[in-house]
Amino acid sequence: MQINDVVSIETLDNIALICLNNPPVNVASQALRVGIQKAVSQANVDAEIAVIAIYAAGRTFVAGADIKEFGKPPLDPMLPDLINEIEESAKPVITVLHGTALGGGLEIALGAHLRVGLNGLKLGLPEIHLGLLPGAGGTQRTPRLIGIPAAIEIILSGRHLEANEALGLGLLDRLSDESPREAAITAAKDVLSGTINPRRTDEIEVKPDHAHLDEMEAKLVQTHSHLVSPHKCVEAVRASTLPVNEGLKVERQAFFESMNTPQRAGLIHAFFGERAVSKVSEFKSTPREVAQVGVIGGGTMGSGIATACLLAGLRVILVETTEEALGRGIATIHKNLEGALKRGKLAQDRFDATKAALKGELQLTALDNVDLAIEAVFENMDVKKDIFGQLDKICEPGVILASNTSYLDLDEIAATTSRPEDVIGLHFFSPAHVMRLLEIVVGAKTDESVIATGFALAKRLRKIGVKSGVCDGFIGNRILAHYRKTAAYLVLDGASPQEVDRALEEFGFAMGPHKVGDLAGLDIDWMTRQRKAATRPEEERYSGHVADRICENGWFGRKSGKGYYLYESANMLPNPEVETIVAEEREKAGITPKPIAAADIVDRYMTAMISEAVRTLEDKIAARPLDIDMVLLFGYGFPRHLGGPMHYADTIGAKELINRIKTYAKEDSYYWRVPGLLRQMADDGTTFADMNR
Ligand code: 3H9
Repeated sequence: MQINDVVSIETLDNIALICLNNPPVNVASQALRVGIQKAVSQANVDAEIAVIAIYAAGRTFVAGADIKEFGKPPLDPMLPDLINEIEESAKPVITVLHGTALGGGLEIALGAHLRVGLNGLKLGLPEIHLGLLPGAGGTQRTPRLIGIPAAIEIILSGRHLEANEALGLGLLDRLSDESPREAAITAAKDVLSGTINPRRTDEIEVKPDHAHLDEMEAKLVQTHSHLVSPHKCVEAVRASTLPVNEGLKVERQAFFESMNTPQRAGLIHAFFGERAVSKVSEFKSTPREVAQVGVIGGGTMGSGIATACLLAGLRVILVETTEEALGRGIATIHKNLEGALKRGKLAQDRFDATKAALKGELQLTALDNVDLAIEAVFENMDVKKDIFGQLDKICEPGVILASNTSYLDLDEIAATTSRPEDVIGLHFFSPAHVMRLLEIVVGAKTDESVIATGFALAKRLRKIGVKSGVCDGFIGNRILAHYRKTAAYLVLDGASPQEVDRALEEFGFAMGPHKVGDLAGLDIDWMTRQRKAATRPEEERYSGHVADRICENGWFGRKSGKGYYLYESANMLPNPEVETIVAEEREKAGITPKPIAAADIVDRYMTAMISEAVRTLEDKIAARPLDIDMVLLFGYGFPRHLGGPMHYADTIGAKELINRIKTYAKEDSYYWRVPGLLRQMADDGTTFADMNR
């Protein structure tokens, strides 16, 4: 019998079988909550029923509370109240979990009296990734079942546990390889026969372990001082030693406090953005088949791309020009695969076959049978044109020819072929087998099916594919090139590189721009500045004075032991000689250095980033603000809890951004210009979020 659209109940002898069917992932929406509440209470008043079993149809048990409801007025019944009702049910309630039982989904199971896990089940409390804590009893019932140390580890990591581990810990009572409905019937019969004993979780006592929680909190102060919810998790778990009703109250309060933070909004924007970014119109077009990929160039980038393709089960032919370079490329790929094996990203039984799926060749003609060729040679237009000209002749029509260029004009490259419709940019980020961003660069003539293939490839490689138009640097590097100048101007005007780094790290970036520069290699930007010297507009204030001097000394950052910082010892100390260089360059430019407050550093840096991001929207290089957000989040270390620069910009507002730009423009009216779109937004009150809809 159907209770409502998403919940049904069936009676089998003395068993009530409640089936949840809320595709795609059975979220605990209001309808699901209402359905469960009605079904459980109906089973409780039915004198025939002795035991109740809840299972789910479709690919998964409940994947959590409905995130779309967050930030809106609460809808009854609230999940914590429903779970309390389940726990208080006079008749034992069994839950059968398959697919994923996450967050509120697992919390429903924790409130039930018995938990059965099916093969392949993954379970966990990932709320921390959304800026929250388990808010439907998870912080109180998990410690009751598995103790405080294991519970806090699961809650703070938000990781997915395999069913076996959960059984070992005591989160599950048994495993089954039956179907969800069959497993529910078997468990219910076992309860009826007394083979297994259901029990209430709230009746279990928690062994206090305040010392462990103190240790966790002390660590969080070091590593996550800018985030709210991790601290709230500790606070709520600490309350699990109180009587359950009091503990649940503490959890509820902590949950609402986390819910009301901008961090929660930023993290949820990132969650949905990650899923929305691939929803582009071309996605409806059928992607082309890709089973074998040719990678041209075995340097860091090429070998990383080859590794990513191999890890996704694709066959790869790596082409280099000399035996030596080919050997180096193959050795790097083997090392990458061994690393993936160690990190558990590649199963031992797949290791040999994955290695064997790689072939090395010295001639481009070896790519006559691939489905996709990805060029990853160094950034030189003539070399790239030559390769594409050759590929055009070697590869069958319909084979996709991709360039990994990070800024060159894709249309110019495509024009050297007889089939620009088959040409696309696939801009990976280094290390390509680790970094999740893939910019899918669409040329003027790229065919829709080729774009769809780019997105399908991104999904297969477990990357976040973002569509970009053609311009110098595409979405990410174009915005980066602009805001990085701010960091240089700040140093020329009075801040030290360390002050700039510290301010931005305290704001949430994992590394400040000077540390990032040292890590990436300062020589790369040096070459770019030289390449662009002839075309640099006269009005532009030069930003490379200090960086040029550093590079002239042969200090290219981490790889040469020196850059803005010293890497000779384990401690990363500021390079004292940079201080001298900065002082000399300020003097040469006639600048009297002034102290710059951390807040001013952050405001200027972020305003520069947002301004250029807005221009990429105006120029239609990025289709939507969320595309920019995902590029910066997944490729440039933008703090996830701020949701991306466009989401963050909405928290500042167009009017305030314009005020800031106008103030800064008094010092440099060329660099600081108000984008027209921002003016329009200030006039009509639109936000970037509106443009995503
Ligand atoms: C929570 O539970 C709080 C409680 O403690 C307290 C409450 C009081 N809500 O990812 P997919 C959508 S917080 C709404 O592509 P997969 C998703 O947007 C929650 N929608 O599939 C997508 O929509 P669309 C704790 C959700 O197979 C579609 O479902 N739980 C939710 O790659 C398919 O999703 C979590 O944090 C949701 N909770 O991965 C788990 N979940 O088709 C979050 C998914 O329109 N979810 N959607 O793009 C996941 O991690 C993954 O979705 C999952 C499946 C692993 C389940």
